[in-house]
Amino acid sequence: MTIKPLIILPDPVLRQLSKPVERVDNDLRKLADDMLETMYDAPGIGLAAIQVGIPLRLLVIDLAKEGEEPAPMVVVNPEIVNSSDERSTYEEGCLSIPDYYAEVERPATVRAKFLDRDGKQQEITAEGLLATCLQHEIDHLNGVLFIDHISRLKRDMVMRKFKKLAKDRPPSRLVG
Ligand code: GNR
Ligand code: NI
Repeated sequence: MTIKPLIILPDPVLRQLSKPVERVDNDLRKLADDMLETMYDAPGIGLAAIQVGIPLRLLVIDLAKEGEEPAPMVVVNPEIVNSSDERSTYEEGCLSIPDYYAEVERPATVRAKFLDRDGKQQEITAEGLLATCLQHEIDHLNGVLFIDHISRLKRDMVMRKFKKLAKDRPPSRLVG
């Protein structure tokens, strides 16, 4: 398994639309395992493939707390088939926007279809933190970041800060 470098704001790669996975094969499972290792190392509770520079509709989630058994989820080609009218607010962060946190309101419950790591169709109803995390990750597949859900004023402040940081520290994929 390999820890991969994370893509950081304002890298335009994060705005790419990710493409559906065509087949769930050993290469895809290897990528999912590398993403899990990268996520555990960070540490984070979710990771989308585009955050390691791969524009595929693949994400991983593990909500197990420290000291609990790991509970990795591999989610391929997810589709939200229903969202509740009820909303909930969580303080969100993103491994691609280090050390910035803000409250985001989203549907409290979502029903989602996806393929698992065996390519088997699954359908789940997610609520609480899982619902928030799943929506945050699916946003990544569409080039959307959690800062797109906060006020323009806050978003502009974050963008300015990360653009300034990037001047001092160009994207790792451009450093040869
Ligand atoms: O590690 C993460 N924590 C988190 C907290 C609240 C809502 C969403 C998340 S996802 C984030 C990891 C990440 O950036 N996934 O794309
Ligand atoms: Ni994120």
